[in-house]
Order: sequence, then structure tokens, then C-alpha cells
Amino acid sequence: MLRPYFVGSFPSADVPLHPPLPEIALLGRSNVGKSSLLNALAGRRIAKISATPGKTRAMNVFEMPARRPVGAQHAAPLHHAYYILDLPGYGYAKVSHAERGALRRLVIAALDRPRLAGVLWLLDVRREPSDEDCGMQDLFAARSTRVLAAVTKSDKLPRGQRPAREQAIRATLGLEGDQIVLTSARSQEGVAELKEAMQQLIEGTVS
Ligand SMILES: Nc1nc2c(ncn2[C@@H]2O[C@H](COP(=O)(O)OP(=O)(O)OP(=O)(O)O)[C@@H](O)[C@H]2O)c(=O)[nH]1
Ligand SMILES: [Mg+2]
Repeated sequence: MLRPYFVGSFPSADVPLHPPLPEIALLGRSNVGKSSLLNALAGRRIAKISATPGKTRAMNVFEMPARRPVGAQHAAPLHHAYYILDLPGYGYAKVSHAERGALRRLVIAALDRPRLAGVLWLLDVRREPSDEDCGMQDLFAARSTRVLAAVTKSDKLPRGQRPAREQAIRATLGLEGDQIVLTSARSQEGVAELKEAMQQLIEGTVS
């Protein structure tokens, strides 16, 4: 079975990818845990985790190859392969005005990609959604982009407090229950569930 792998890093987000496959864009504020969650999804270290935030300046593309559904028989149809587009985190304070504009254009170009099945939007379990988060949501709404939200770093809160935080974030952003998954790259909480939800997002766009 093929393993997830790094395809390449692209300075602009309008490049065609070969072979053409459905795509999911990974979005969230700087330091929210995008690269860590990507590694958790892949089951190995394919994305770099930076000690200093705001380092990713490009669209980093990873291929998630076709795989058998968890627990499925040998003859079961494979899950469809897809690309994950890892984008620079937004909202990092030490970024210049010009750079901020460039990041925004990169995100918008990614959202406008013809094969985009939807976004995987990351939100820190300990934070209220920021103005930048709400600005992102406006971009999604304007395009009717399908959204799957992952609440990250659940291990930073005692287990008993997690569901209430997930619920509060969900309510603030007006998300449906099946649009949000509580996750931790560190403890692996929710990672399998998130993978399945991403596959559902993909299968919705392929026939
Ligand atoms: N406790 C805990 N820490 C996490 C988790 N995921 C990420 N972190 C930490 O959060 C910091 C940022 O993680 P990254 O995965 O690099 O975040 P990012 O969103 O890719 O950051 P940028 O690319 O700089 O925007 C690192 O110090 C990680 O070790 C998690 O599930 N639990
Ligand atoms: Mg990163």
C-alpha cells in the first residue's frame, strides 16, 4: 500500500497538479497545529513542524493515496486518493502588511481551485475564534466552500472540559455537529474519525 507523501512546495496556488485528484485545503491561524495534524493523519512525519510560527510561505502539497477503508475486506473498493494543500497560517502578528496581502491571495487562489472538495479548518481548543478566523469563514461562505472543522490540541485541556469547548466553538461559528471533530496530534484523539470525515468530503465530489 502506498504511503502519504510530500508532492512539492509551490509559491502560488493556481498550479495544476498531476494526476488531477480531489483536494482538501488545510487552513488555520499560525501555530494552530496544521503540520502536526497533517503528520498525525499521515501516520508519519511528512510535514515540518516549526519552532517559530509563520514560516510556511508556500502551498505545500501532500498526496494521500487510495487506501482500503479501516477494517474492510480485501475486495472492498478503495477510498479515493486526494491531495492535501497545506497553506500558511494566518494571523501571525510579526508579518508585514505586504506579506499579509500575499498570504491572503494565496489562500483565495487555493479556495478557487476547481478540484477543491472543501477545507479542513483548524481551531485551537483553548481559544475563541479570532477576527481572522471569522474573516476566513466569510471567504468560505462567499464561495459555498464545504467546511470540515478540526478542533486541535485537545490534550491541552482536561478530558472533562473538552466537549464543552468543542460545543462553544461550534456554536460561535454556526457549524453542524458532523462538521466538527475534536482532535489531538499528540494523543491521536479524533484522528481516525477526522480521516473518515475527510474521506466523506472527498467521496462527495467524485463519482
Ligand atoms: N500539546 C499539543 N501540542 C501541539 C499539538 N499539535 C501541535 N502542537 C504544538 O503546537 C506548535 C505548532 O504546531 P505546528 O504543527 O507547527 O502548527 P502550524 O499550524 O503548522 O504552524 P505554522 O505552520 O507556523 O502556522 C508546536 O509547538 C507543536 O508541537 C497537539 O495536538 N497537542
Ligand atoms: Mg505548519
